[in-house]
Amino acid sequence: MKLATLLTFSIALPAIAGTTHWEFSENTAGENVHWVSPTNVDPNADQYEYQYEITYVAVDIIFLGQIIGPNDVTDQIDPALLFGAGIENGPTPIVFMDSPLEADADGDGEIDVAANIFMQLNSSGFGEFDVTEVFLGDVMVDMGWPLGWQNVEIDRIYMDGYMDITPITLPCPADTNGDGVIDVADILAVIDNWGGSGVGDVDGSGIVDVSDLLSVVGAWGPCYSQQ
Ligand SMILES: [Ca+2]
Ligand SMILES: [Ca+2]
Ligand SMILES: [Ca+2]
Repeated sequence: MKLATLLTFSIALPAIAGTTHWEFSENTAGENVHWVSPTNVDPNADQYEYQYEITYVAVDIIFLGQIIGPNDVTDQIDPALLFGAGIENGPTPIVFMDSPLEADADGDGEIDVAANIFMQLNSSGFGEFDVTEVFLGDVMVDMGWPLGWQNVEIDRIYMDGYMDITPITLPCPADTNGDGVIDVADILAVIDNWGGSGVGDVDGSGIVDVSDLLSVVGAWGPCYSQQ
């Protein structure tokens, strides 16, 4: 079963512009990979719901000068490294993944292929998938009679996957704690973060100041989807 089928999200009251789906299919024989999505999303949304998955990892091996592959090794990788989902506050950039991906392609307990994966929604709202520090080692493969088990080089790694990004515009920016009402708690949140950014920056100007305080007062009461 795919992890994706286990996870669902429900979000109270947001205006959702729709989900943008990007797919990538990259491979490398050791050089760095830099993939950028063909389209972008609004880089200034309040929040971003995201889901990414590396759905397929495979390797080519070389034996007696012949390239054999691609051989699917997706099952040899910790699924937690291949999938992620959640909601992050805007604006961009938002880094989803920056970690090594390792595979024990022949299942002998030693890592044979590795790379660092960096995935983000960049400051312009484009998805990025970067592969660096590529390590291609050796694996033991049963080549059949009369060759038997042979130590062969990994020549190339393939990675397919996708990113789903949903920009979310919150209907009540003055509701700083998202409890559905604009009240003294929101005033206190503005005062707590006075001169800062992020929480309490109701108008999204980048700084928490008197105009945010006035916005909270002006929106006093229950949160309606008025904006
Ligand atoms: Ca191994
Ligand atoms: Ca509130
Ligand atoms: Ca402000």
